[in-house]
Amino acid sequence: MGTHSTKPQRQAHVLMLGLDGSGKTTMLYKLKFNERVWTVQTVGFNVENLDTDRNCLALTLWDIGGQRKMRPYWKHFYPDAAGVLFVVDSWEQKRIEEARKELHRTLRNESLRGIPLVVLANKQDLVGALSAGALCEKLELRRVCEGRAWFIQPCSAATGMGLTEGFRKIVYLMKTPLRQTKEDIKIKMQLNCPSLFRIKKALACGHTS
Ligand SMILES: Nc1nc2c(ncn2[C@@H]2O[C@H](COP(=O)(O)OP(=O)(O)OP(=O)(O)O)[C@@H](O)[C@H]2O)c(=O)[nH]1
Ligand SMILES: [Mg+2]
Repeated sequence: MGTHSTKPQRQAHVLMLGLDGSGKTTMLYKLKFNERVWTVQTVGFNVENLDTDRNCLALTLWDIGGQRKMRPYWKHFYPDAAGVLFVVDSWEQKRIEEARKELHRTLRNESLRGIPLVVLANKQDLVGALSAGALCEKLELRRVCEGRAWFIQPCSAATGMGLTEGFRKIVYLMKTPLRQTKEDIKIKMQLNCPSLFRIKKALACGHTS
């Protein structure tokens, strides 16, 4: 019979949000398996655990569908979140205003007050993609992120460029939050179970309020 470590693991839930087609699912599986998967639109969510084992931190990544009809469900995931990865398609410039509005709406939610944010400026492999700097301006990140730790990371879920850096950054920001939000995040990183039951129930009932 083998022995198992009894060392408690802290658990942190990180949400992957962003418009449909921005690349969340491609990114999730590139991070998890280092493979490019061919995706279909996510109806509901995908969830995967990733190791950050050096620090006994178990990370659960929630990739939530970004279609318009899915967005009202995002808020059911907010109460457990210790960090947010917001994925933007940097190439599809005509949808950046829509991404800006959704990002701002998300950050206004009280359950995410002070929660660290990494914006992933995805699809940098495509010619004509906006740079992270230009995207930062268009999304008005400096203004909307006042009072929270944040970062913008250029990346490509297709090639893997910048993904590890973005992932490390959110872990770092969750561990070293701004002082006023430290307690909020510590509570969310305890040994809490995800409220999976509550989320599933909401999705099943089509309940969004
Ligand atoms: N060139 C390029 N294509 C990408 C990249 N990331 C994702 N894609 C493509 O973009 C399309 C949408 O990717 P998904 O990962 O399904 O997007 P999603 O954000 O999960 O979309 P929803 O599930 O609808 O919310 C797919 O055809 C991907 O192959 C990238 O970095 N570069
Ligand atoms: Mg998806």
